[in-house]
Amino acid sequence: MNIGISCYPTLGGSGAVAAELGKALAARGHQVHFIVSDIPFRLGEFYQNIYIHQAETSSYPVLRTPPYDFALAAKMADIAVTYDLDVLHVHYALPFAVCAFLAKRMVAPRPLPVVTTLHGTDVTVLAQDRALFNVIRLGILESDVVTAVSRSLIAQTRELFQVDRDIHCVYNFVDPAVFHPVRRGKLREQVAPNGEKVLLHVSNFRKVKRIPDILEVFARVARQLPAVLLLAGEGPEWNRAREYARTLGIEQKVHFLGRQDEVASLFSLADLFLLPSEKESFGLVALEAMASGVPVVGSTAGGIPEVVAHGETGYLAEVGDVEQMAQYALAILQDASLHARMSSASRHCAVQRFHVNEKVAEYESLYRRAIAQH
Ligand code: GMT
Repeated sequence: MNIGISCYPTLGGSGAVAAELGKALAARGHQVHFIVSDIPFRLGEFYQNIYIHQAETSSYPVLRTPPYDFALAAKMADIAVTYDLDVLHVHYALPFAVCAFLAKRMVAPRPLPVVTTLHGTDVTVLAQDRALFNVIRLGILESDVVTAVSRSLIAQTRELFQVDRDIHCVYNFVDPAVFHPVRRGKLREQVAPNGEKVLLHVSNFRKVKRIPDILEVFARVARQLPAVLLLAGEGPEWNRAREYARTLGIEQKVHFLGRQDEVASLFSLADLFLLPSEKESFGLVALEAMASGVPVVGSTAGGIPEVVAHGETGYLAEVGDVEQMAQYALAILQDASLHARMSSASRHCAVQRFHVNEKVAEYESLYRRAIAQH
């Protein structure tokens, strides 16, 4: 198939899913056309069958803001005709499903089947903004096929937008050949030279990630055993997190790694992954940790319980219950046989339930369904 993909290129789970999906589709022989404002992260190098089309716009003195969304819609229409796209898969209702809706009208009567994947933020955060509510709803209703990354997100979407259309659950996925447990080597010795336990968190440091909770949990763990905390990523809460680590007196044990594009080797360094989010429609990073054989301690928010099996691949507590999370973390870190059991259950679960090949096949069949509707 000739497949168009639009997504946010910035650091974040939806961009990662879109980029990995594009690579996997290209490897299966499809022609994949990214229609984006910038090259998505995780897509830095050349891949056969992948084309990048950047939508650009200029500022005009009379217009207060550059008309980017319209430029993107026009680019979608142009690429659809030029490369004879069979389907356009957009990641996020806003603005992409709405741009796709416009593009569809521009190329009519030529069909342009649109598949929209909801990742979370557009539904759980943006939908609260009444000014955007109807435009997001339009994007959802006008797509030929809609998918969401967890059952929890489907339920939220139905409730918030009062839509009763089909929404298919396609979970985030992982390539177990990329994210896998490795034998501990030099890197681990550098990070934990005295045999400390290594705790890890990776995110875009948005408020919903509850970075202070991570520091609180870690501070409690570090009081009981030698440990270091690796924090990878950057975002709005980064400065405050550094300050809070100082306030808690743990700054020597917390390593702020900043933006890391190649995270697979980081995961395999860790003993435990922390994800105490307030909102999380799936938690791709938790899955990547599990595939690397790393159990997760996190919150019960959103779709996290659909990924992390409480008591098997980690433990989950109510949002904000840092005391309970710290106890869970210590239980895993202080019991080598429990850790080994959870580590292998995590890997097993990631491979069995969230394998890239299985999820890409699910998307392919949904593409065919969208095409058949025209
Ligand atoms: O987590 C973020 O802040 C980034 C966000 C995004 O929109 O890129 O991630 C969302 O999509 C990911 C891929 O489907 C999910 O794994 C994340 O759970 C989801 N984030 C939230 O719901 C907060």
